[in-house]
Amino acid sequence: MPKTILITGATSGFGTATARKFAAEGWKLIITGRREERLQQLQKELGAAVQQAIPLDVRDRHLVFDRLGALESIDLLLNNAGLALGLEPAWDVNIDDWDTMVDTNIKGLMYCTRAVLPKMVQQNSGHIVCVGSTAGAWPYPGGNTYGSTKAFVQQFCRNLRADLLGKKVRVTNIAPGMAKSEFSDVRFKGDKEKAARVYQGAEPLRPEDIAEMVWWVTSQPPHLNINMIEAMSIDQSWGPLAVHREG
Ligand code: NDP
Ligand code: 8X3
Repeated sequence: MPKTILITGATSGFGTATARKFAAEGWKLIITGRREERLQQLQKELGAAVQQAIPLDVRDRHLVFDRLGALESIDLLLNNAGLALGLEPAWDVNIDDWDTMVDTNIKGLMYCTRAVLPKMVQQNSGHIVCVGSTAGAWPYPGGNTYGSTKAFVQQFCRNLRADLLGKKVRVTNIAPGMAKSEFSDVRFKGDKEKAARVYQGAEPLRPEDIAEMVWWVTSQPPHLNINMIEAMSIDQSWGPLAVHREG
């Protein structure tokens, strides 16, 4: 029997690439996201592989539990929906942007996990793969709340594993660095020039790279849990610790 992956944020970037990869590998897909027309496009492209396309805002707790809580036999939940908004210093940010990132990257991910986990525990199998970020471990100016939401993802995955000890349910955090998707268009609110500058002269990760990682962690034998993967473009590395000097 084909396995089923439920993808949040399947309408773009990593989510779409993962949907394509898993469809090609013979899995059934449940695709979700807010943009209905994108869901329909993907459903058209992938045909019968798409079992359901569910328009869903992960911030809507009631809807998440109503729609995702009712699903049977999910083998893999990809908690991918998320975003960064802005790159301003903490004293200058739009507080609504902080709320949106917390509501999506933290609370949305919690709701989706909580909605599908009981059935995984009941069937004593399944895998939750969360998309964290290098920003969850490595701070940078303007990363403030975005980075902190991804630190939550890392720690939530570890704590889920602690709860799940003795159950055959796996949990993995995939933490990519700079990757080219709609991420920067969203972060800079449609300012294409700013978005393009993020990747200028460098070769960022591609959504397909992340899809391959999701496939790899999932394809390991059932006794093996990959706790986390951190992956960067060869063109990205860490900066030195910063020192402020007078004069
Ligand atoms: P994209 O902007 O291309 O895709 C983001 C996806 O998240 C879209 O499908 C969007 O769908 C969905 N999404 C956003 N908000 C919501 C919401 N409230 N409810 C449901 N779905 C939502 O970016 P990426 O593919 O790059 O990002 C995917 C994940 O990877 C994010 O969690 C991001 O933080 C993380 N990440 C990205 C990196 C990068 O450099 N690109 C690096 C490391 C991590 P829709 O708008 O239709 O709802
Ligand atoms: C996305 C990568 O470096 O823009 O999570 O925060 S970064």
